[in-house]
Amino acid sequence: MLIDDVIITVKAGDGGDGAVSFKRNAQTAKGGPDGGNGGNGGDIYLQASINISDLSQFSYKKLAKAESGISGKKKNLYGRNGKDLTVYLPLGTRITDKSTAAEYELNDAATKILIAKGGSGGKGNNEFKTATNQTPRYAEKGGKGEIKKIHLELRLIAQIGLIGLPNAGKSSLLDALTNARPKIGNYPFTTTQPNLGVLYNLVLADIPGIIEGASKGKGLGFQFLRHIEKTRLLLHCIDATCENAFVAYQIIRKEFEVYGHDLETKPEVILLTKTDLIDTDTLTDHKKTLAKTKRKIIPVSIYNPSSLKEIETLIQENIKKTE
Ligand SMILES: Nc1nc2c(ncn2[C@@H]2O[C@H](COP(=O)(O)OP(=O)(O)OP(=O)(O)O)[C@@H](O)[C@H]2O)c(=O)[nH]1
Ligand SMILES: [Mg+2]
Repeated sequence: MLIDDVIITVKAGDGGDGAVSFKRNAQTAKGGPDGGNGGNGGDIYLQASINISDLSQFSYKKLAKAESGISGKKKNLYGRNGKDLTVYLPLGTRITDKSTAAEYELNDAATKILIAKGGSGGKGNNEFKTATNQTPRYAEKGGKGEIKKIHLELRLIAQIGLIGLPNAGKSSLLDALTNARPKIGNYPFTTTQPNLGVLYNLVLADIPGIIEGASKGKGLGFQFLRHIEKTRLLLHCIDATCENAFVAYQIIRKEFEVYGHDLETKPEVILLTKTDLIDTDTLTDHKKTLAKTKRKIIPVSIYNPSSLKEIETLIQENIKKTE
């Protein structure tokens, strides 16, 4: 199962405490302060890596912790700083800091986000020596490292998205057009996790079917829509054996409106699927009612190779245009 949505806790390292100590040796019975400073706690960074494709590293381990700084020692010895920790995530991960609601996106492998700052090391008593107090008996405690709850959402990097109502034939098209072999079934919600396939070096995403009210949690909900946020072309599949193709179209578009994230403004082409099951009059009727959408309409069937070729050509042309 694709792990694509987790909440984890990040805990930066605490600062080491400063030391309270006084110089003592054979020559010095009552020397000055020599308590060293504590080291800083390690910071936590988030960075994308192309070698990581999902969030399964967090299925069991939901805490990422950086090292704490070591406390200062006598003889003015500084404590070592805690090591920083970099948590590697898939490209395209969306991060929400639950405490501040700040959002970040990892869209390239170079960006490094400081998500939790380590505590500062405490000063040793040597640092508190003044003209009037030559023997300070106190040192500073190390600062606490930041603790944060963060929400990680994976968004697949696909250029093309197959969308539509359940059972519209999305997975069948992914199967026919690409090397992917998704599960196909004559019942709604066969697909429960997104599938990816590759065509001419372009990644196609087939997501679970969306139904009316998905935005309110109906069916499988609409959280899968985030996987098509980064696509450049949407292939809206409408089952040609349905009663009213325009109603089917609008159900999906309404859910898009609620979802936001600019899905409504993405280039979209309608694929009228399973056309081997209808007669030409029905096809003409569908085309008429769908004219209102002002979208390009391609009648397709997985049993009609020339219709599949037409999709391939469309994809190539469309992606070239947006490059
Ligand atoms: N005759 C015919 N049947 C098709 C065609 N495309 C898909 N089907 C059938 O339609 C049913 C649903 O196909 P899927 O590809 O699983 O549909 P889906 O849109 O992925 O469905 P969900 O994953 O449930 O949202 C299956 O029984 C397919 O065999 C087609 O072009 N012609
Ligand atoms: Mg499917």
